[in-house]
Amino acid sequence: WAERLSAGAVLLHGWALPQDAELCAEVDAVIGQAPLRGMETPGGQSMSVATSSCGDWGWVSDRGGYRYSASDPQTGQAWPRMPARLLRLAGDAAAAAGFPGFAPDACLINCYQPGARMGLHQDKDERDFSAPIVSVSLGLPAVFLLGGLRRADRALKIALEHGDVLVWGGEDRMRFHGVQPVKPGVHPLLGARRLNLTFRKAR
Ligand code: MD5
Ligand code: FE
Repeated sequence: WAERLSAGAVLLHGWALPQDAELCAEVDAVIGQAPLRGMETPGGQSMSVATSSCGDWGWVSDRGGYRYSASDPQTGQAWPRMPARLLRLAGDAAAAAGFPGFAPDACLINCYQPGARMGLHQDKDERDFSAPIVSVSLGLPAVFLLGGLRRADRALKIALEHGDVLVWGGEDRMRFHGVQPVKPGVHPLLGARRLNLTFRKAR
């Protein structure tokens, strides 16, 4: 069912469940080509989340900053193509949330092992903030922190489960957000991991 969290944010509970095994297999194929890796923040901290990407652009971070790159710095190769099923899922979810015509050119794959977390931040490395962002949660559950437009704004805690899809657009696109440390567990499809796919229009 669709749960409206605010004007531009919609949580589509279980939206990806009918094709969860196929999605996991396609993500596995992508990370076979562009392996998950830890990244360093510009400040020199190592991130607890391991990442990879597919699509025209991949999000990367190192001591030089956060940016989108057309190739995987680890392999020197272009990122794997975005599988058609993933592209369709993101476009359909955005449309269901009121943002028709979403054509993402970047899919960031975040892998959380138990204990991994993501601190409060805004997504602002994209060129055009008018496109929504779609995120698909697979594997272990997590508590998502949905903040406001200022870092100090109180954050709402939202339980995200395997198959949930979240869409942020309009004014909600720039909210601060994060993920609390993932609790230990084993998911039948993905084992001791939470995978999050974040679809964006980078350029
Ligand atoms: C995650 N990833 O669960 C999240 C899902 C990231 C990231 O935050 O940057 O890799 S995307 C959550 C998101 C995106 C854009 C806006 C908002 C949330 N929001 O306004 O709350 O790994
Ligand atoms: Fe983010």
